[in-house]
Amino acid sequence: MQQNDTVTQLKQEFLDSLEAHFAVSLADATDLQRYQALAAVVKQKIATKWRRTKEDYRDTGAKQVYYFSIEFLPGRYLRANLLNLGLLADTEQMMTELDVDFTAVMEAEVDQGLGNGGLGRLASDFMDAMPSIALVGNGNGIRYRYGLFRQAFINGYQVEYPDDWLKNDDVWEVRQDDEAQVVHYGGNVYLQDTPDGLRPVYDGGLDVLAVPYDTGMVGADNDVVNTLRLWSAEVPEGVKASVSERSVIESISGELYPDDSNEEGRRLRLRQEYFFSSAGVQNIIKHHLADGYSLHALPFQVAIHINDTHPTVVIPEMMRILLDEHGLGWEEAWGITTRTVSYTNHTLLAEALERWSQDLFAQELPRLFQLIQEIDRHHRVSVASEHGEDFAWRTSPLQDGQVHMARLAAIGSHAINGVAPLHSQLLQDKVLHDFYILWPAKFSNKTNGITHRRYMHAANESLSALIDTKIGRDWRKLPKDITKLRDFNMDEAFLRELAVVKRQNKQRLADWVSHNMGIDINVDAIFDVQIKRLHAYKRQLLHLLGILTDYLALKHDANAYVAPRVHIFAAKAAPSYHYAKQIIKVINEVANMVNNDPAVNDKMQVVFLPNYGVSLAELIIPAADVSEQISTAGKEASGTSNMKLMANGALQLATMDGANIDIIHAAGAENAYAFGMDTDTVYKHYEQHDYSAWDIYQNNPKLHRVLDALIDGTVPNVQEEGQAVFDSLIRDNDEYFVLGDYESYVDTQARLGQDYQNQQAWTRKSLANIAASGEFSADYTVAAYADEIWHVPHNLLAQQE
Ligand code: 26M
Repeated sequence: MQQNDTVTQLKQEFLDSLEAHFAVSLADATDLQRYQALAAVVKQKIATKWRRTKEDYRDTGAKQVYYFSIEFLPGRYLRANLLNLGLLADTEQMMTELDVDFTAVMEAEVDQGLGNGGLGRLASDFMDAMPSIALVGNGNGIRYRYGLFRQAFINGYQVEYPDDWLKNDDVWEVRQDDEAQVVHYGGNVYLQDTPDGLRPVYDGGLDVLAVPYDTGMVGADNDVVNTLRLWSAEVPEGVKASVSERSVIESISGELYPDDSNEEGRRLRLRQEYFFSSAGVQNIIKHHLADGYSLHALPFQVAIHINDTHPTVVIPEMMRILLDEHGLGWEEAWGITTRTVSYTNHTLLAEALERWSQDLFAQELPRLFQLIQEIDRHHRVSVASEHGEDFAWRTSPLQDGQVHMARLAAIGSHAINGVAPLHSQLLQDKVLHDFYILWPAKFSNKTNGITHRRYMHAANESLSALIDTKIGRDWRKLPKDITKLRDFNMDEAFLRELAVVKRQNKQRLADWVSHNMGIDINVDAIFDVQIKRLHAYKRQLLHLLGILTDYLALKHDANAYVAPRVHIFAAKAAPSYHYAKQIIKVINEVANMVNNDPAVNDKMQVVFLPNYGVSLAELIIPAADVSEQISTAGKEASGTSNMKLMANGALQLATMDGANIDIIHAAGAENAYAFGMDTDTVYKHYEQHDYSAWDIYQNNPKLHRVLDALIDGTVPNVQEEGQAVFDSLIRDNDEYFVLGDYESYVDTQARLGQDYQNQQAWTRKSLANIAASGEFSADYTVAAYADEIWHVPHNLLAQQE
C-alpha cells in the first residue's frame, strides 16, 4: 500500500478525535460517531482558514456582500468540504486502509434542508461559489428548528413527517452569543417632537432575541472561508416570559414554511421575514460603525442582496435605523438604502408575488408600516407628474389594502434582475414593465448557475476523473474550459469509457431503488428523470400522460415499439397543495400498475423515489439519461436541475422555457429534444381565449383513451384523484396547456427512444452536453453579480467567449 503523509496524519487525527469525543476505538464506533469525529477534524482545519479570512476582511476593510435569503438548502457538508479542502481523495484512501465504509459514514450526516427547492439550493450554490472565487460574500438567513418535512408514501399518498435535523447536534455551526440582536414586533408607536426632530416612541409589543449560528463556507483550493449566518429566535435575557409567551417567540424560527409558490399570508411568515432581515441589517450597521465608518459610506462598504421579495423589509428597516436611531434626513437615508440594496426576482407566477394585508402588516410592524406609507407617498409624488395618476397607482407599494412587496423591492433597490434571459425579458415586458419604463438601467439578467463541485466532482467522481485524463484539471478552476472535451467527440474509446461511467452510476441508483423500494430496475433501459417540486406548471402530468400512452400502446398491440424506459420521479408537494398531492397519488398508482404487469414490464417501469432532497439528487443526477424539463413556456423562471443534469451528461427533453433555452443553445439543438409551444404561442392563447382542451380531447383518439384511463378504472385505486386530474384538464380547460403539448411531447419521446438505440451516437450527444455545461457554473453567475451589481472584486479569470 502506498504511503502518503497526509493520509497517515489524517488517520491519526481521526482516531484521536474518536477517542477524544466518544472514548471509543474505531472498531466499536458507530457510523454516527465516526462521522462526527471526522467532521470535527475537518472543522478544525476550516477554523484556521476561517479566522484568518475574517481577520483579513477586517484589516483590509474589504466591501462585504450579504446575501439575504429566507432559505438555504445546503444538504450534507462533509463530502463537499473535503473536496474543497483538497482532502477527499486522501480521506477515501484512509477509509480504505482502515477498512471503513466511507459512504455509510457520510450518510450518517443529516441532510440540512432549510429550504423548499430551487431558490434555497441556488442560495447554497452561491455560498459555495463565492469563497471559491475569493469573493467577500456572506449568507444571512433563518436557523429553522425544523426544516422541510420528510416525505413518505402510504398507499401512494404523500405523508409528511417533521424534519428534526438538530437531533444529533450540528457539527458545523458555531453559536455567537455576543452577536445577538433584539428584534421588535407589534405594540403602538407614536411620533414625538424632540429637540432632534420627530422621534418614534414605542408602547408595548414583543422583543425577540435573534441569536446567530455561523457556519464556515469553504472555498475550493484556496484559503478563503466565508460565513453563513443563520438566526435563531429566543427569549431575551432578563425577560420573564410565560410558557406560552416563550413558545410564541421560539415559533418564529420554529419551522420552515413548506410552500414555495402560493402566497400564504400568515402572520408568522411575516414575522420570519422581519426576523432575519432586521437582525441582519442591525448587525451589519453595528459592525460598520464599530469599524469607524460613516453611515454615508455604507453603500461603499456593504452590498445587501435580497433573494426574492421575502427579505424586502430590509428596505424600510434600514430607513428606520438611519432615521430613528441615527437622525439622518429622509433623502440622505433613502440614497444610502437604495444604493446598498439589490433584488433578484425568481418567479413569473402571479399567485407567487408576495402581498401582505396592510392591517396585518401595521399590527406586526407598525413603525415599518409608517415608513412604507412615506415611501409610497414619495413614490407617487415623484412619478405622477410625468406618468399620470393611473401609473402612480399601479406602481405604488400600497394599493387596495395590500403591501406589494415586489413593488417595494423594485423602488427601494438600485438593481433588479431575473434568472435567465427569457425570464428577465418577461420581467421587463410584462411583470415589472412599469418599473422598466421608470428605470431601465436598473434591470439586468443574471442567469442562474450551479456548482459543478458538488454535483459533478463530488457526486460523480468518476466522471470528473475521466475528464481529467483528457483535458487535465484546469477546467475545475475555469469551468468553461470543459469545452476542450469537444475535441474528443470522435474518440471512440473515450465515448465507451463515458458510457461505462454512466452505467456504473445507473447501477448505483438501481441498487438504492432495490434496497429501499424493493423494485429491480433495468439498467439497460433509458433512465428518464424528472426531479423537482410537484407543481401543476412543471407538468409532471404531461410526463405521466406519456407513460400511459406507452402503456396502452403495449397493452393493445404486443408488437408496438416502445424503447425500454425507467421513468424516475422525485418530488415533494406542499402539504396544503391538494391537487399536487392528487397527482402524486396517480403517479404512484400508475407505477404500481405498470411495475406489476408482466406484459409491459420489460419495456417500462416507473419509480417515484420518496423524500426528494439534495442527497437524493446527488444519487439520481449522475444516473440520468434524459432530463425532463417540461414546464409550460413562460412559467419556469430558470430551473437549475436542468443544469445539473446536463453537466452529468443527460439529454434534455424540454420546452423552450427558462434556462432550457440557453442549455439547448449551448449544447446544440441536435443534442437536445425541444418540443411544445413557445412563450408567444402561450401568450396568444391567453389574449385570444381560443384554447380548447375539450377540442383536443375530442380530436385525438390516442389522447382520448389515455385520459379515459384515469376515470374508467383502467388505472386502479384513483377514483377520486383520477377524476380530479381529468376535471382539471377538461372541465377547467387545462390551465397549463398539457393537452396542447401532448402530441409534440409523445412524438419527441418516440424519436428520442429510437435515437437511444445507437449508443455511440447517444453518448456523443451526452458528451456535447457535458462539454457545454461550463458556462452554467455558479462561479460565473456570482462573478457577474460582483462585477455588475455589487461592485466587489473576485479572482475568477475573465474568459473569452
Ligand atoms: C415565500 C414566503 C415566505 C417563505 C418562503 C417563501 C418562498 C420560498 C421559496 C417562496 C418561493 C420560494 O421558491 C421559489 C423558487 O424556488 N423559485 C425558483 O427559483 C429558482 C432559482 O432561481 C429557479 O430556477 C426556478 O425556476 C424558480 O421556480
